[in-house]
Amino acid sequence: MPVGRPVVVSLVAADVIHTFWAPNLHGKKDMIPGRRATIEFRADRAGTYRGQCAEFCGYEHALMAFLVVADPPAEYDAWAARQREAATSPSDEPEARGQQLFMTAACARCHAIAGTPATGRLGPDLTHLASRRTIAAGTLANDRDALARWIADPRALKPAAMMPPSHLAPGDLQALVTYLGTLK
Ligand code: HEC
Ligand SMILES: [Cu+2]
Repeated sequence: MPVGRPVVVSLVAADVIHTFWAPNLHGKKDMIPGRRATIEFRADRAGTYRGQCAEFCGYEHALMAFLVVADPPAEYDAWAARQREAATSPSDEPEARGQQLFMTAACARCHAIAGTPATGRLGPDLTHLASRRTIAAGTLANDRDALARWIADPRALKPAAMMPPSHLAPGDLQALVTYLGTLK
């Protein structure tokens, strides 16, 4: 978000009641399935603010965090413009192989990558995955090692995750991680 400008966040819950809360920025806002809620707030100082679901919502409640990054408006505008662009195309053989694996393994059924045939909606949009600091709702750092562990067996890290384990040969897993790393 841009520093000094109010932002409005639109909130929906797919399954159970969650509560959106970044304690240093705003009060708690309940998210009730079937109802769209909005919350307006402003950051007066640049920085990274941690948020956390504040309503017990199931097994993964403690693993449901997010970061709000407040940047000076010009930096924010540049970031927002990049986020609206489609994904970059693979530029070498390993990246192309990773992309092909993504499209042919189950990944593309649950995840979208803008500018590719992947349009799944059950999981997070991955068009700009590599620009995020964390994955799996603040649970893991966004680096090669964590991505590989997550893709191989998400439920070893988050037992109730809705993403199934994948059975990929080690070389294929590495190609996939290489491709995901290009999604800046
Ligand atoms: C059945 C649907 C499903 C399939 C198939 C699936 N995923 Fe996921 N994926 C999810 C869901 C749901 C999440 C969010 C999990 C969470 O945070 O608890 C997720 C999270 C992720 C994340 C972390 C994204 C973030 O921003 O937190 C990555 C990376 C990812 N999946 C990659 C893959 C890859 C690569 C494949 C194929 C090998 C794949 N997924 C297959 C549903 C799926
Ligand atoms: Cu929750």
